[in-house]
Amino acid sequence: MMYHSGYYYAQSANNRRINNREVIAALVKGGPLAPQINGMVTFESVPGGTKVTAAIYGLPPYSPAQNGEAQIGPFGFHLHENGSCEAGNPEAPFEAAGQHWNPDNQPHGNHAGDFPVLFSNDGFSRMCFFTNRFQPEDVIGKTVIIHQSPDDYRTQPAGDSGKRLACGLIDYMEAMY
Ligand SMILES: [Cu+2]
Repeated sequence: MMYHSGYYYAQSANNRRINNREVIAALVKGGPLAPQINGMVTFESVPGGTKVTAAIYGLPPYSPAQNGEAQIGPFGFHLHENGSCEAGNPEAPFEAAGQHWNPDNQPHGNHAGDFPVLFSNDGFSRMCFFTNRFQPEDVIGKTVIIHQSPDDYRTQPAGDSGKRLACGLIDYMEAMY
């Protein structure tokens, strides 16, 4: 299960890790609808649960719903159940990631994989939050997905958050420094 991706881990300034330690993280890459997106989401064990930290670049500009087009941003953000970031259909990418990770069979809005939306600042989003719904090890082999539209946290089963812009597979990753 464990492997060393060899990727440079850039988000070490605000945590306690030291050189060449492993972190549990996902490198996020944009798909056919937003190839410029890239970033990282890390999962750190903290007392009582997990600290999730996202640093995402290249998010598209905000646009209100207009002319039959969906609202763009703030961006729905979830854990999805399958460990695949295969892009698949370029019009509706990342279906292979499956539905929201929902190990305790809750309605949407209370899925273990329901995250706060990402707000863009000229394309950059930085967010950190706490969850007691899982430990970092529990989400290895799941995916993080960034959606085009905001999550309303009530429409079933996915919050009406629209198309999938970016995906990242969660795994052990080597922290270079
Ligand atoms: Cu999602």
